[in-house]
Amino acid sequence: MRRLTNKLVKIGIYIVALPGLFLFCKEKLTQTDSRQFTLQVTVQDTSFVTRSIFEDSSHTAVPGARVKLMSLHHDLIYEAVTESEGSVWLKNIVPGMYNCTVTKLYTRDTVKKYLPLDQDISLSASMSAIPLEQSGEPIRVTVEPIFSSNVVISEIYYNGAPSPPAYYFHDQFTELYNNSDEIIYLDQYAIGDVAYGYREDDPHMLHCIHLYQFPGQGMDYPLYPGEMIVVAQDAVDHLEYNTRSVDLSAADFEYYNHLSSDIDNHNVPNMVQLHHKYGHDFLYSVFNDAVVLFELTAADTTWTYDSFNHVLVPVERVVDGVEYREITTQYQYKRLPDKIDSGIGGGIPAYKGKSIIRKVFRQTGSKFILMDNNNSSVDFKVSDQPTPAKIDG
Ligand SMILES: [Ca+2]
Ligand SMILES: [Ca+2]
Ligand SMILES: [Ca+2]
Ligand SMILES: [Ca+2]
Repeated sequence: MRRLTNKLVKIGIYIVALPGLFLFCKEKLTQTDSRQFTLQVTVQDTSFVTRSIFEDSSHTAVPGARVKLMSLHHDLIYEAVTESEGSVWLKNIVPGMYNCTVTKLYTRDTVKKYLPLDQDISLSASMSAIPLEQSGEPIRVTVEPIFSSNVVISEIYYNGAPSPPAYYFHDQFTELYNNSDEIIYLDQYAIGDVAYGYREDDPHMLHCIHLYQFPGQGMDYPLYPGEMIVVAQDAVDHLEYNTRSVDLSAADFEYYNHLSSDIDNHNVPNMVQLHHKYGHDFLYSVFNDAVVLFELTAADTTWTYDSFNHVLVPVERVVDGVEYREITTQYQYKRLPDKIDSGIGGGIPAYKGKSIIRKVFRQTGSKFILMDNNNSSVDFKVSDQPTPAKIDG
């Protein structure tokens, strides 16, 4: 709502500066003003989660859900939280096309009281490009439960370092964090990036451009609760090549493409290449991409491919996923299903030397629990500096 106010203030200044256009601008503003309306959004959950927590088999209303409307064509964001009946009234809506996201988190402490589960549960829904006109019709949104991941992507530095030299992106890295209370073995885990264009047509498979698995025979790479690791594109001190980059010589793993003249730091284990569609290295796009962490099974030894040479990985293998774009309201270009990531992180122009980091949800003793609603718009924030192997609490 503050953005709306800013916009109106700017229009006001414009009117004062150009008196000849006063009537035209005023009319335009008044017309827009008069078409503003109040929209009722009602949030329901038909799964077992909300009715268990409310101990009422017919309870579907979700109070305390955050509803966010983002205009596709204007710098307008409306945000509010549902009341006890699961409804919220968003005021002064300007007619137009909107993306809508709804999120609600039941914390582990609440879940444990009512369900035989020991984890946070988040409810989520998102809708893209919905036309909103003054009609009086309320919107009803059905959220679905999303279970938080044990291992999460805690940071992605995809952005690239500022020049000079120009276009320095070899310093990208992914940081993974054990958000659970159990030891996780990374040996069966893999990281891929998902192509655009299959979200609706093939909801059961992710079409990956690259897919790299952790080395190890099953129990070689434990990740203890609260520990993290860094996977570098190249595990070298990039400050030698770009003074505004980052030292990744102490990274835990690095991508290594044996098909090119990729750098191999022999002190740092290489990720095992399962699929590599193109590029000198496993490069994340500096503009927009979807990075996904998978837990593969012992049976995943043969793969299928689509006609564009993407490897197909079943959605059930997904542990965590993060989608990012320079413009975070472009839901029409979403690559990942809502169950994996119903939002979009980022919002950074390329080559600014910034990264996206997962927010801290809470701290128990010295251990951080990171936020995981499977919604990068909510769970991630921009960090002005990359923080490899560090949680910015
Ligand atoms: Ca490399
Ligand atoms: Ca190496
Ligand atoms: Ca997640
Ligand atoms: Ca970090």
